[in-house]
Amino acid sequence: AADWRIYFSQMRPVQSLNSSEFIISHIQGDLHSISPSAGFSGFKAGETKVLLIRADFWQLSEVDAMPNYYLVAPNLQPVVIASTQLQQDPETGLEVRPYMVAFTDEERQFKRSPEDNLPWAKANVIYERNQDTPDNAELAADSLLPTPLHQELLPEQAPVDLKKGISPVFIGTQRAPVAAALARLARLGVREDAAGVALELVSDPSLASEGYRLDIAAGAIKISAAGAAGFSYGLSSLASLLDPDSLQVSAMRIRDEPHYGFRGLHLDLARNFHSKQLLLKLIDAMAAYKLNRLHLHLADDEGWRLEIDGLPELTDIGSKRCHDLAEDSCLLPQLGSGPDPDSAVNGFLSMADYVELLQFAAVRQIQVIPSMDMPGHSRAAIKAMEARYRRLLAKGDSKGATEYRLLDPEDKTQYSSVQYYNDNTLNVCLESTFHFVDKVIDEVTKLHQSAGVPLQLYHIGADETAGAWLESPACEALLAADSSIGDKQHLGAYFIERVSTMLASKGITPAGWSDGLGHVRADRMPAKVQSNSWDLLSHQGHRVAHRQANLGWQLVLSTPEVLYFDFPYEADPKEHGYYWGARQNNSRHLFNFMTDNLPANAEQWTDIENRPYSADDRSTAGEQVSEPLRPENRMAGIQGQIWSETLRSDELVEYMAFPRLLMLAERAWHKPDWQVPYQYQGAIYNADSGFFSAELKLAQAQDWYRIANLLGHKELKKLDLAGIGYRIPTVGARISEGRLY
Ligand code: NAG
Repeated sequence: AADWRIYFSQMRPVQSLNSSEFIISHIQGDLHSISPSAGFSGFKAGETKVLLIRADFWQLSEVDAMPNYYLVAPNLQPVVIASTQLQQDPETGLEVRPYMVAFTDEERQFKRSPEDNLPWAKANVIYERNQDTPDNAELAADSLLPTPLHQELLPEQAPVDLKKGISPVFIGTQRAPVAAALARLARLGVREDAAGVALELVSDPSLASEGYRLDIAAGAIKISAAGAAGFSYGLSSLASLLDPDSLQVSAMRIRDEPHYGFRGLHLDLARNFHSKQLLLKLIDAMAAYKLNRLHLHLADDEGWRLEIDGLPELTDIGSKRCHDLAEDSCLLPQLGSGPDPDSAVNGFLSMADYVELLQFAAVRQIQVIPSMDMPGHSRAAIKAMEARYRRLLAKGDSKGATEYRLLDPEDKTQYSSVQYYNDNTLNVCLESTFHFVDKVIDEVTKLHQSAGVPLQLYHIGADETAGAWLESPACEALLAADSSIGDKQHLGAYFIERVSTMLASKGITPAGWSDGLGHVRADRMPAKVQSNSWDLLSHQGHRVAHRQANLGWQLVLSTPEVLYFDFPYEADPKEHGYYWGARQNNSRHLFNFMTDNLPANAEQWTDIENRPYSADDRSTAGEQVSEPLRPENRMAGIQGQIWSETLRSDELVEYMAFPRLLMLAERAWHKPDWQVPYQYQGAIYNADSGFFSAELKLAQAQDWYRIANLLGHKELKKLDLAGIGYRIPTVGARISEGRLY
């Protein structure tokens, strides 16, 4: 047969093919197809034809091969012909997921360029690297993660034994706000019993809003705090310090408060959906480590994941990918999703799910920050609203059809987004676009209201907007009618400024990614703005962070080289994750990240391939200005990013998040006393550069030895108890519910 096609996902654009019998076509994003050309000579029975595809950029890692190639032919349902189904490993008996790629020439394939100076993280390299760290549980005794501000052990006092239970007493405060934290103690086996150890919770308004004091001594426990957050963190510390076997806790005094007010985790539900169960587990773990912001990325090109009252197409169509080239019932397959509409990568949060999550998070002191990425990264919304347009038009409702339309049908602009879509950007010159944004924000606001958790911060996205609307008659008309906007180049900024102002008028603080915000006119923005700086440090991205913080904005560092959890832990082709910004984001690397010590100027820096920084390099926001952070403008915090293009299962999210999330919490909560200057070199933080003093180096190493032993001897066991899968430091190995991935 000659009228068949094989569809497949391949992120890197295809350059050429070694056969004239077949044609490769790019469809949208990463979706391609192979089909027979006029020269196709057919297959003889049993014949194999091997096609070699040459593609752009690097092809270095497991994630460059997406699964679920599928065949489409007349009279045949789309059939998957290459996948990564779980298989039993003959040696271990565990279920394993096979790799899609065989690395034939790993040495050569490993490097992105000849200058790439990262050592390949073979087992012996990792082993050698960890040789300095002693295995000594004593180092972690009575130690807490994240590290408290001040801790004093009282060795002369006997440990307090909670086997008989606890008897909470509330003085100037109440049970309700700390019920979730008390429940965690109960899950560890600490019953509430009138005859148990007295646990006094005493209101002390003089303490910092998230601070607490924990006194464990003389057979009693006392927690003082100004409010619910402090009490929750005090109880959380108590639960963490408790020996889960003996239910004893050593006598000590802790005085604690966080270094940063914003301690965030970002999870992308848009690229691949992840279950509500996973979200609940993550939120619980975040609370245990005192993280307090969950940035939910709910819409992007590949999916819309939140039910919006009155716009059913967003989730009916936008939350699924299947083989419907007209995109009337679903979006095109992407990211190795294959054609199956029932795949777990499809799905959305119902309104009830979202309300439940908000409440579950709020009682754990976690604020949810919803985000629907716009005006780029909006393909799912656009396709859903185009389907709505067609439906209403077919019903004769031409007014209704255009009410929420996001595209100017006359727009002739040719563009390609970073992820190779030419149809993923809202037209910012249509009133219907703003009507849509307003509607979505209002519906999200209502969900927050019904949860009793006000919407305080809304993330617009605003990253990676590619040359859209330049040839749109609607835009020409708008620019002619309103000279205050500026020229075409300002239209992206105009959208962000207008949506930010709209949010502020509703009492909501706007947030966005630093590149989009880098283009706005600050005097047209509300006073309160939050920016997530995701500029590469190797491209002097800290300059953007400094400049935006100096505008008085809340700056949250989302630095890819340390805080992108979709990047691999180690540089190895079999290690999972994208690697455009770094190939080695492991826990120690994150532990060493000195958020407060980004240099004002770093002419000595080298880029990711160890080439000297050149003045031609541009940070994402095009900044070239060197500007120190003014002392009154410190960073608001840090956030770990779990982008999910390559994470097609909940297990993989856990693998990428843990144990890095614990180090995120450490750096967000605790400012160590070994502040070393941050030196960036060739994609790794080079602790051996001789750049700082021997004393500091020693203090840093000793702090790490304690943390490493705390992880190895205590924290990973707690993750086991919580049913959370995590990476063990062996390339590619991850364990979750008895499966090795
Ligand atoms: C960036 C994109 C994001 C993508 C991620 C993958 C930002 C702000 N934008 O190109 O959509 O998922 O890389 O690492 O990160």
